[in-house]
Amino acid sequence: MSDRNFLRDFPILNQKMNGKPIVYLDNGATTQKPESVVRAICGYYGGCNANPHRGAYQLSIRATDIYESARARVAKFINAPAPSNIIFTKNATESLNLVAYSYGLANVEADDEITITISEHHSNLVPWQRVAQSTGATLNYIYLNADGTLNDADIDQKISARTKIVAVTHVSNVLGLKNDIKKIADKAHSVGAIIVVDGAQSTPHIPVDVQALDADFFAFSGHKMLAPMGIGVLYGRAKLLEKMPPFLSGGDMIEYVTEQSTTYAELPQKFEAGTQNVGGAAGLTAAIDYIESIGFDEIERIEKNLIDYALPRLRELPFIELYGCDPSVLERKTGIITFNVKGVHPHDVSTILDLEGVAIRAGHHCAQPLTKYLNQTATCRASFYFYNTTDDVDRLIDALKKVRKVLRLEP
Ligand code: 7TS
Repeated sequence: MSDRNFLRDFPILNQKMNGKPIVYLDNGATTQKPESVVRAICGYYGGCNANPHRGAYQLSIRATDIYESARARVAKFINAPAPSNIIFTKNATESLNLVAYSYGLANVEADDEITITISEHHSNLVPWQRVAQSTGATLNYIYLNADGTLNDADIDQKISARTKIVAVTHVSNVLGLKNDIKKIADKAHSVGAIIVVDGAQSTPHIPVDVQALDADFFAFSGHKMLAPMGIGVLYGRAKLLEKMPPFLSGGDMIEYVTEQSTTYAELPQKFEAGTQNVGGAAGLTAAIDYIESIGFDEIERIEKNLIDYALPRLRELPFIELYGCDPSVLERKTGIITFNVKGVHPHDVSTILDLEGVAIRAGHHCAQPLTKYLNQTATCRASFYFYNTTDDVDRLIDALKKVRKVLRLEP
């Protein structure tokens, strides 16, 4: 058990909301930032700010160093073969769009198929719909077993000789369940398809090794792992990235420009048009430092402990319906619990919890097809990170006990 007091590093969590100490349980949407990350961003703007890659003067060289060392840090963090496999974007959404528009439009034709799962976030769904619409390809869905895991027979059937791209989330942002990416990658590669992995909900919580996963592309956002908003990552296999056309074009991504044509810069610059988010990269480096100072063993242990503490207490409440929480799937579970309060709209649940200082997310969580598949229009989601405590869970349970009473559904 860690005796480290994380809350000291997150002053934002030491305040009151509606007169009650805040309990922040919306880490799936974005995490809070430790002081070391805030200091890194301020340090960059306070002492090192210049446009990287352009100036031959000291400040610009310093900014370039910060930016490029962040790239090397990210490469090591997810075990990419080289820093040049890492493209900085603004978030996971942009990373996935880059793959869809650059790789997808160039490699998918009318008779081809793209296979995704019903549990994708819209960011790994809408771009593929658009590629399918533009090319005439078919968009296939892998559906779920009753417990929320991907159906193996469907994986086998929906990844076929016609499949060009398989796009799968590593961890669902609604059910919090890990998918077996290596198994799906093997299947995709056996038919000559590539696999695109949405790592937005895995990278903050479990160790990621893009080579062990055998991912062709892997996308994530800094802001869900302690870093600032506005910096995201796309990992890509070099031999694919090299052949792909640029996604955005303009400054910094060129080798030589004439009036009518352009040759492009080498990787990774080919995919980084315009002035980049160096402050974000500085924050991302500090975020990775912070995460590694705890270690994923400890992060996973804390989150599992919170889930093990919360679930029996939630199950004791007769008015709670849980999704993706069957005992059989708990070994795949990260720190996400999605539920409904019978007879109460999730937005009302969330508003009443807010009066108790408890912040959760309510709605379709940008996964409308999954929400519909679960026969719901919306759900409530409590998502934990390592700085949450069992006291936070107690506060959530106490607040949930009030919801139906406040609405006069029970005495
Ligand atoms: N993929 C998954 C699995 C996600 O959970 C999210 C964001 C994204 C992609 C997109 O990330 P972005 O940083 O580009 O916006 N998920 C959520 C969520 O669950 N609640 O708010 C945002």
